[in-house]
Amino acid sequence: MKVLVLGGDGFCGWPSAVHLSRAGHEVTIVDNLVRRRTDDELGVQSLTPIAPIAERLAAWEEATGLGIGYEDLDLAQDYDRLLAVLDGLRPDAVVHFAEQRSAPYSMEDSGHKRYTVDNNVNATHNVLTGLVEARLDAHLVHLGTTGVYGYETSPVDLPEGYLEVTYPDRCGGTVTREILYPTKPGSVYHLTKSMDQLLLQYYAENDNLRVTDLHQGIVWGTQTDDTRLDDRLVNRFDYDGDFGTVLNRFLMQAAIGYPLTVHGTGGQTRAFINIADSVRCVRLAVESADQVKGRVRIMNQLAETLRVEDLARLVAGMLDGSIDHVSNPRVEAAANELALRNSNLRALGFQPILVSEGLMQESIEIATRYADRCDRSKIRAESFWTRDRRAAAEEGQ
Ligand code: NAD
Ligand code: USQ
Repeated sequence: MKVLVLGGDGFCGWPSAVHLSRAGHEVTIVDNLVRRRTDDELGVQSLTPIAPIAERLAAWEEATGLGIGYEDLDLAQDYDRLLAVLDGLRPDAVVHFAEQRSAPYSMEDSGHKRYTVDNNVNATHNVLTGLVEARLDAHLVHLGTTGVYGYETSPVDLPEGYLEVTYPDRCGGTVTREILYPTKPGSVYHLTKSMDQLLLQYYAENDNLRVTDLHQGIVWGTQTDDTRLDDRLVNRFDYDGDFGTVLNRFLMQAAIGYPLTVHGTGGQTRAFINIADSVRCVRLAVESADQVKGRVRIMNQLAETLRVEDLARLVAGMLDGSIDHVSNPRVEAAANELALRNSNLRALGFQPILVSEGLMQESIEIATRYADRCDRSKIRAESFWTRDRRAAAEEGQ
């Protein structure tokens, strides 16, 4: 298949692009490299030294003999060029990773909130309307988040996107409908993913676009079988207070002897998936396009749910590290229970890798190897959801 990977230079996009290439697909990456510039803005860099995109692509060709195309364009701003790429390449599938994906970055200030909404909503909408204008029947695979369901304790295993609701009609009977599960975003970033859901639903209904939305949990780990082939293919490893996600942060913190930064009580339960599983799930989604007809296919992409405090204890225990319960910068429940179904991907053959010391060891080795690239002053999370959260943190210092 011809596959266009939007955001293919990023943490999930790069290993997915090379995985799809090795699986025999003809891959072209579209990325405006904004994520690399955001590192410059924040004064931080990936813990792993990531090669420039041209070098990455050359190294991939050297290692495997497989070529990957590349287009540098801003999906949110440069609609005409996007249309030309869609029209010229006529892909069978488009995988869309290209959004601003950090919740803390999206909450920094009004400028970052506005950028996140502009970038994410425009990029998704431009891709959808571009597919229609180019008269393409390509299958769109969008990366969404389990965060759209919210993190209230719920007595049910969360369904895959849809809920059947029954309510009284005007004649004393009942009406039953399937609706998108009520969304409850926890940040402006998560809010854009909730808005994406409506955009996808509208274009699937109005224009018969074939769409899969992957509601993915927190991705942890760094390398995959493909990115291990050469040092120049190494995946990025974010550890800073904005882009570092919780388990990768804990692994890096433990490796350099920094107390693990648990927010509040650590009672927050979240969904997790290893990067190697994430890329396999994306391929399963791409290769099962024939299942997608009519409504958007939503698949929960996670291996397991885990409590932040339990993860911290597990990682600290491995390296004799300590835990620091810091004032929570976010507005979120102090504790929640969470369970989600993932039957759709399991039916396609997904066999989840669970958090294990063996796999975590690899991230610890990477963190130890590149420890000298870590700027300890960038570890603290300094994006506060509200003024009250900032004041509470300052009071506690
Ligand atoms: P990332 O920031 O590492 O990668 C995103 C890529 O998209 C970057 O290379 C960036 O340069 C590019 N991009 C952003 N806006 C663009 C635009 N307007 N035009 C062209 N390129 C643009 O993020 P990631 O961790 O790889 O996440 C990829 C997707 O997966 C995101 O949509 C994110 O919401 C979703 N997701 C990520 C995680 C996670 O834990 N990392 C979990 C669930 C869902
Ligand atoms: N947390 C800590 N300590 C830290 C960092 C985070 O306790 O040092 C806590 C947070 O308060 C939160 C949880 O860990 O309760 C998860 O935070 P995170 O930064 O790992 O994840 P999140 O902000 O939710 O975002 C990440 C990705 C995002 C993706 C989302 C999936 O950046 O792109 O959509 O995970 S989900 O969590 O399912 O919404």
